[in-house]
Amino acid sequence: MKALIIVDVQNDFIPGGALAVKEGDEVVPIINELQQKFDFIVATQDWHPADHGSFAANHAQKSVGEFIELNGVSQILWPVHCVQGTKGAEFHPDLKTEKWKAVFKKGSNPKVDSYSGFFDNNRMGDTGLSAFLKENGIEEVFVCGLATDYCVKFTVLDAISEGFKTTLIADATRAVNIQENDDLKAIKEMSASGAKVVYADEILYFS
Ligand code: VGL
Ligand code: ZN
Repeated sequence: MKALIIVDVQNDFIPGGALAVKEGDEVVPIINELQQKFDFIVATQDWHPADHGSFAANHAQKSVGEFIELNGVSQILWPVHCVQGTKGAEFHPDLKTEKWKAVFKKGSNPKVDSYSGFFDNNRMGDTGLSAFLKENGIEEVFVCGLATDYCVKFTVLDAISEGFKTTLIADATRAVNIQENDDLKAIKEMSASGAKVVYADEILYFS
């Protein structure tokens, strides 16, 4: 059976949010349509404590975009975003959530970031997503959401390493693009790692 994984479609990643992804809002109607094609849907939610180590504000004399070492892992510093219980951490208000089987929160450990919906960045913490999918007979996953070059990419790469047949729905994602073309680089990397890359129309009209 197949599942749709909706990654981090939260207010802080939408234009006007704390870590705004350009055109991030444009994925919402596409993902809502895609949901009609899936019986098994899960979502991930970036869910940081206010003292999270990925926030530039929590490091003296550091700015957004600089790198530090966090728990032995190179960490780019972000603006404060998706703080637990805030409006910014909520899902986009237009995103349909009725069919979701579960939400997997990530990034709650202040000492390590967690881009992937499966594991944190030093692969210690496990959200339980892989076991949940397997327990429910899921063998194939389709990934969409925000952001192409961070949480979507690492979710796709972990899905592949967990043995799921994995498809990226490219136009149902948008990228942070710190460097121009980070989105294309990320898509190439996912494809080279074994992900199939499709456009939403292929799923909406040909499946
Ligand atoms: C994300 C940066 C920091 C994402 C989350 O959802 O792609 N990016 N936290
Ligand atoms: Zn985050």
